[in-house]
Amino acid sequence: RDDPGSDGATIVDTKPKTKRPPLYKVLLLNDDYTPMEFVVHVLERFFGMNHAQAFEIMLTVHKKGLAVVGVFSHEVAETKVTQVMDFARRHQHPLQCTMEKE
Ligand code: NFA
Repeated sequence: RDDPGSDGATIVDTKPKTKRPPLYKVLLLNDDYTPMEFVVHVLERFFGMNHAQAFEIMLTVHKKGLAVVGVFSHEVAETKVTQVMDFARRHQHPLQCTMEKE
C-alpha cells in the first residue's frame, strides 16, 4: 500500500489481509452399543436438527462409520464435543464425538 519500508523503498499494492478464523468439523463416530434413538436425540438437542435430519445423519454414521455433524469456530466446536461426550457418559453410552480442523 505505497508504504515506504525502512530502506525508503516503496511497497506497492500489499494484499489486504482479511484473516478468517479457521473452522472445525465436528464428527460423530459409530459404535455397536449406543442406541439409535439416543444418537438422534443428541443431534436434535446439541446440533439443532429436526427429527428427520437427525435420523438421516444418525443412519449415515451407522452405515459409514462417521459423519460431519457441523462446522464451527474452534470454541463452539470444543463446546459441542464436550457437551456430547458428557451427555453420552452420563447415560453410560460409548458414543464418541471429536473435532478436526477443516
Ligand atoms: N450402531 C449403533 C447401533 O446399531 C447406532 C449408532 C449410530 C451408534 C450412530 C453411534 C452412532 N445401535
